[in-house]
Amino acid sequence: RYKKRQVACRGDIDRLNNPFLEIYESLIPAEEEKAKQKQLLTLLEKIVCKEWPDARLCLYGSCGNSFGFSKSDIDVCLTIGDEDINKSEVLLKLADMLQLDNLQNVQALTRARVPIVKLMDPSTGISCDICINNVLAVVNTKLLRDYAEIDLRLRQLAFIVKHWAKTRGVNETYQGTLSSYAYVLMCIHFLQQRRPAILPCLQEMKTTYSVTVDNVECSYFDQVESLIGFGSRNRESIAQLVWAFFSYWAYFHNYANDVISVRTGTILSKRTKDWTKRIGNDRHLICIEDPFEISHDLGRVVDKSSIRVLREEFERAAEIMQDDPNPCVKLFEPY
Ligand code: 3AT
Ligand code: MG
Repeated sequence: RYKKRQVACRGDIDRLNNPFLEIYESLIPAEEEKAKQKQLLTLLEKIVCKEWPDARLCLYGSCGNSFGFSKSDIDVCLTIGDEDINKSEVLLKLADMLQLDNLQNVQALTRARVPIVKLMDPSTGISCDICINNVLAVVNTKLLRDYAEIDLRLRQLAFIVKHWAKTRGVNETYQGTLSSYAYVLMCIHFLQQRRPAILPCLQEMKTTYSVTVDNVECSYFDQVESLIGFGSRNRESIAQLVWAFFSYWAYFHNYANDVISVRTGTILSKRTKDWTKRIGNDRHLICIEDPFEISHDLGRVVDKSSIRVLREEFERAAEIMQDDPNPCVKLFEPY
């Protein structure tokens, strides 16, 4: 059903760099927005410390991993040392305190998959979700941010891909398509696979950072300042990379057998991961290994009908990149 096709040469591809870079620039949050996020974090820290003096607040998700668009909500993780706490009680207590401090739209969602308190800060206008002790998410946020330091093309590519996924409606895990986190991992893996490589595999290098979270050892090389320029032997431009990324997922990825793995910087087989058959709701129709929770397939939300939607969108994007004189218009056309 899906097309196998050779990607033809497109001589004018570099003419498309500027339009892509303009889109990227328009999505970057301004410094003053970053300052407002910090201001809100400081306010929340003050409130939290009254009740839990040892607690800490960390940003995670797109506002902490450098792949956040302007005007996005922020994700905050509250770490409380004690592992035996009752999360629901803490969240309800926290919600009360936030309300007393005049934060708005405060809501405790204690039964969600990741229980959170939602709020809106009227002085900055920023909305925020606070979760508790979700330390793995804080660590994978740092991994993504560290990769982004190495080569600017990662941030550019991931912004374009996330923007495409949001406008085309394929960034909705509750509808069986992929999370932003999954798309960023796809971009990192793709740049690890270019020849010459644009990104290294940090988890295969000497360990300079290591933490154990929920019995998962998370370790990798995090002195990324020393890796700036790593990909400079590869001169591919952002337009070429966007085109190659969509072509890869449209025509070349082996959906039947392959698992992409940022942890190893390679492609693994579904067989070695034992991801060959459906177990419960895990169908493994597109396989993206989490870099730390390696039994976790970020493609597991994808089902029989949403895999079709996704693959058709990848093909559509690849075709536009191949043929359209002005791809930026059609690529980001709302569905
Ligand atoms: P947006 O800009 O909000 O779309 P985001 O980077 O905030 O993108 P998500 O909202 O998808 O990404 O997720 C927030 C963070 O939660 C990102 C990552 O640190 C963590 N996370 C999300 N999904 C998973 C997952 N399936 N496994 C582990 N961590 C995850
Ligand atoms: Mg988010």
